[in-house]
Amino acid sequence: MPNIDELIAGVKNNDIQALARAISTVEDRRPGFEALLSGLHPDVGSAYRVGITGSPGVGKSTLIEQLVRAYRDTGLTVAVVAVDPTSPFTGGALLGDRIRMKTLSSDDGVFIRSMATRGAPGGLAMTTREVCDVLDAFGFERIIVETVGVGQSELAIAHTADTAVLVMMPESGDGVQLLKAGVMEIADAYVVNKGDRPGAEALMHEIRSMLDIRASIAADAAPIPAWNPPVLRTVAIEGEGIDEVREAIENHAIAMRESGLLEDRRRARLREHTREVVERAVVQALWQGTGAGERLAGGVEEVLSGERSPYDLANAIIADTLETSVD
Ligand SMILES: Nc1nc2c(ncn2[C@@H]2O[C@H](COP(=O)(O)OP(=O)(O)OP(=O)(O)O)[C@@H](O)[C@H]2O)c(=O)[nH]1
Ligand SMILES: [Mg+2]
Repeated sequence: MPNIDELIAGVKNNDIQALARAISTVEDRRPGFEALLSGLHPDVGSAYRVGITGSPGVGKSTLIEQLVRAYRDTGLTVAVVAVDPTSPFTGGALLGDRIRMKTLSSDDGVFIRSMATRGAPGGLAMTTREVCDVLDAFGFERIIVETVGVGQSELAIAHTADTAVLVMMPESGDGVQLLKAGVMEIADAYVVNKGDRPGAEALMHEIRSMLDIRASIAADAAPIPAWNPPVLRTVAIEGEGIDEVREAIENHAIAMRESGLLEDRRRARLREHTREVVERAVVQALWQGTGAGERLAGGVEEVLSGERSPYDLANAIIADTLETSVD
């Protein structure tokens, strides 16, 4: 895999084209992508990762564009990964995001990449994490991941960040919904965007009450004792309140580092990641060149005719394959 070595060298040498190709290699699971990630791994770990999540249309992309500017003003380099669900009703936003973000794309200190949510949702969190690793190895100081929605798979992606920010907007019924979804548990900072609309104060109040209730129920379960998740108001289209969001993220980063929680989170993430790599490899090894596929094709007839159950067949396939691979 000579081109993989070239890619690794290119990414380490700040070659932007190598970066783009490395990301595609990882995103598309092309041959050698694991060797690529392995080669980059020594350089991974200095970027701080921020997950920005929220329901469709709350203004995440607008906020992120402003946040990128705020970070650039402080001299930090920023990469953005927008995880776009290719659903029909947000499908149009991707192009809009790209055009708006384009105003930033002449800046070498900024890199913006959209990822389509093809493939299994479980795998998406992993792929996103690996794309972030490539950006980290390249040397970006902040990595912002935008995910739409507040379902379990989006939360899985948000969990790969060091700081998770939840964006909401007034008049969307978000508050109650999110409480039900248990989302209030995950965010390190809350942003009420579209603060120019009526109801912003009320929503902020609602979020604060929920946080108070949570804090009183689980006083010792608080991840960082000294950290009270801030609730901030922004008008992203006007650039209002953005620097406060940046400061909240940076303060959280400091609190995470000083409490040792950053290391804990990263350790847990590495453990989880390695486990996923093992699982991926085991599944591949099970089906490739072991005859398990043939056994499945043959055995399914017996299931169809009622001679055995799918579970019985599955157990037989697993047992046979494990035996073969141990030999
Ligand atoms: N009134 C108002 N509109 C805003 C504000 N911020 C963003 N918008 C508008 O809200 C719409 C959605 O903004 P986006 O930034 O695309 O929202 P998003 O959350 O990234 O959307 P998806 O990626 O599709 O989930 C756009 O028309 C924005 O111009 C704000 O602070 N006030
Ligand atoms: Mg968006």
